Amino acid sequence: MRLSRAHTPPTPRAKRPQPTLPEGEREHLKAEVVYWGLKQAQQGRLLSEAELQAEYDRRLREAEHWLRQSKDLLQQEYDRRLHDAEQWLRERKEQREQREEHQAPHASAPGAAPASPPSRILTRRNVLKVLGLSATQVAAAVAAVKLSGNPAPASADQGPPPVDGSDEPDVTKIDHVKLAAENAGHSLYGKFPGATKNPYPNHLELLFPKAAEPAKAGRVREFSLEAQDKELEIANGVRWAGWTYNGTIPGPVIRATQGDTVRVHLKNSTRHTHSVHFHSVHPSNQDGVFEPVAPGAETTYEFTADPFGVHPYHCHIEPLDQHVARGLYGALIIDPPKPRPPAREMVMVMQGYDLNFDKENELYSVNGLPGYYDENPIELKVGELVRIYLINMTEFDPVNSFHLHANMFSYIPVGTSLTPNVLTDVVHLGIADRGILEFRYKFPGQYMFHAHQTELSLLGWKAQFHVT
Ligand SMILES: [Cu+2]
Repeated sequence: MRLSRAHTPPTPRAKRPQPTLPEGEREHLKAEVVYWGLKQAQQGRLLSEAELQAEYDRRLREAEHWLRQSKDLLQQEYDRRLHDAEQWLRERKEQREQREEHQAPHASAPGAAPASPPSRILTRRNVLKVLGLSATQVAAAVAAVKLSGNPAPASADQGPPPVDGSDEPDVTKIDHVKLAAENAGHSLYGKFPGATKNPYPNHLELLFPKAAEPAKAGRVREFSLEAQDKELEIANGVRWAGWTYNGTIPGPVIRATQGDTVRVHLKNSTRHTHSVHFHSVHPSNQDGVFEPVAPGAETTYEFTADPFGVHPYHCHIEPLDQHVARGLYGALIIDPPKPRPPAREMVMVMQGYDLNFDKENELYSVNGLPGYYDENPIELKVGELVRIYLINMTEFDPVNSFHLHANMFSYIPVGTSLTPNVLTDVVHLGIADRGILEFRYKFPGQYMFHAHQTELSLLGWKAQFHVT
């Protein structure tokens, strides 16, 4: 059931009066009509979209008519009450001054508390409350009416509405049917904006790592990382000022075989100090903690790949949570000397985005693109061995998880063994924990995988396999 955004029946648009109801109020009205439609349906009267649209148009016309009428009345009433209140304040002040004149000797006694200034009793909000308007009418009126007089500072409770779309502070009184109607029936939470339509191509390449190679004595693997500030569209219409390695979040996959010499060149092209701290075994001076790389500077890390497994790497400059949460992390895969059996291999780094810097994430995903692999399922073949190198780099949440639908996977914690220790369909990982998943799909079809913390799933960490 969808109501058109234009709210226009097929009559010429120019003949309609200019709408004055703010967009937010029109959305609210739309939800009310959907709710009304649901109620009608419950009573056995199914309404067509045209009927719902007509009802919506009728209510919109009424509301806009009311708004135009009440605008002048509201202004007059506001002016009158403001005048009355200011008169009352003046009188009170005069009375107090007269009292203070009589009590002057006592008031000036040592230790006497100074007289407190009169507290402001008039705010726009209070005036509107006095006028007996409902919360939604207040919102419409505040937006539509330019009030005269001294504007009072906005009170603290005039912040943005809660994300669940309810303005009812008592959660036991929330009308969940209405709330679902406001969210188009999909959920009781604020809508996920959808995946980005413009993924940065290098981001998509992160999913499929280069193949493993058997051990070879004396081999050196060289990699270049450049710390770059980069603005990325991470979800539909959501832009993120990322701190990145090579322009992607997570950074590129670094893959070597146990025993290889790994040489990683870091160039810092940002305005902040950064580093690379690899998990796995290496000397202290290659740990990327005590040797910060200043803006414009370069350094090279070198170590012998050991032990085989899947490991994270990340910046280790304070404040550490910010440097990680902004996007400076990636996957280091160290393969066993004799590689694991051939498989369709993927790397998935679970992570989140703290969009408003309140140390809680607003979006989640694997490989930096919330909802992307839900809208663009990953193709698999029936019976093929699938191997996922999974790492949790979600800052601020103590745990993240991976749940596979309609199947079970073998799990190798940290990837440091050749044999799995469990067959399961869900694994929960603390921050920086990781492992290897292996599975085959027996039946063709569409299969979800996602965080089993459903909140994370609603906020983007869900995806699908399409098996043929
Ligand atoms: Cu950093």
